[in-house]
Amino acid sequence: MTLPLTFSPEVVEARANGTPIVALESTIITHGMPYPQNLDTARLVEDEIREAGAVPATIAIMDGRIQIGLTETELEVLAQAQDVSKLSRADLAACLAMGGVGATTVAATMICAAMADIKVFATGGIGGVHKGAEETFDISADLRELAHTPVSVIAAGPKAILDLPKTLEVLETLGVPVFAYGQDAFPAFWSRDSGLTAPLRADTAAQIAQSHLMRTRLGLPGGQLVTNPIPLADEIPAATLAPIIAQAQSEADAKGISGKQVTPFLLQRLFELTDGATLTSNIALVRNNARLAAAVAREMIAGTP
Ligand code: PSU
Ligand code: MN
Repeated sequence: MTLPLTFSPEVVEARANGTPIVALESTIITHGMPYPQNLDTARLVEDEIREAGAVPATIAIMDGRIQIGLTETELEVLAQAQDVSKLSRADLAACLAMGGVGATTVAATMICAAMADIKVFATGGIGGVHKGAEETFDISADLRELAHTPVSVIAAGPKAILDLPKTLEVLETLGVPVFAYGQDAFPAFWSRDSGLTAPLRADTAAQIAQSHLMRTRLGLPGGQLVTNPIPLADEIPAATLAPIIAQAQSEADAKGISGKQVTPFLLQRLFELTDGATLTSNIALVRNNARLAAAVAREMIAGTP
């Protein structure tokens, strides 16, 4: 049985030459940022990876196939497409079977990356336990995927719209290693410090790669979450954002926003309420994560026996 994978020419070449490859998701393009900043960001992030000596593989579903790496034209189509499904573990196969364009979340991107033998994936922020989850049960499928699928995810932390202490508790229960890169504090996406301490700390890309490879050697399933603090110049302090997040969340509650719409709604409202400041920070942090992911992907190849 062959997998429904289509590799871009750039990724075909990287696989043939043993060049490190970094997976990128597509939900951030279709549901995380407005056009045209989404397209600009996707290109900038891919270029960061190339400049750091690796090859980017942006993953999306098109024409009933999992595309591993998008051409410039495909990236443009995706960035402007309407009615793209936001895919997670639950709906990936149905989208492939029924056709249509699908964007992969962290969870679905991890699944597709693992099928393509890609071990490192850069994004902005993972999903997690939403505020009020004790009522709504809204816990992102990203968390369970980290427990399941052997991909190291480089993110700037769970998005600060989430309940971070509960997110850390669930990750611990699921047995997911959570590192902060270069600091003890657990970062909070737009802010470098959530006020919580990360369970683990890594100071080099080599340590992250070695830990990943050791888990494989031990036969432990699942990946790793590496939280990389946003660069100081681009951060929005947590205290500045807290009341704005509270406002956006109460609007979402009042409007009855639920399910997959919650995260895109909150991100869009924060963008509006901060006059674009959260988007500027979001772009900076994804680029920063792409650079670290490329370094980890290089170390992963260097450290593979
Ligand atoms: N990172 C960003 N912006 C985003 C996302 C990540 O900077 O929009 C996406 C990812 O695809 C992640 C999803 O998996 O948000 C989380 O959605 P949910 O909370 O519905 O699981
Ligand atoms: Mn959810």
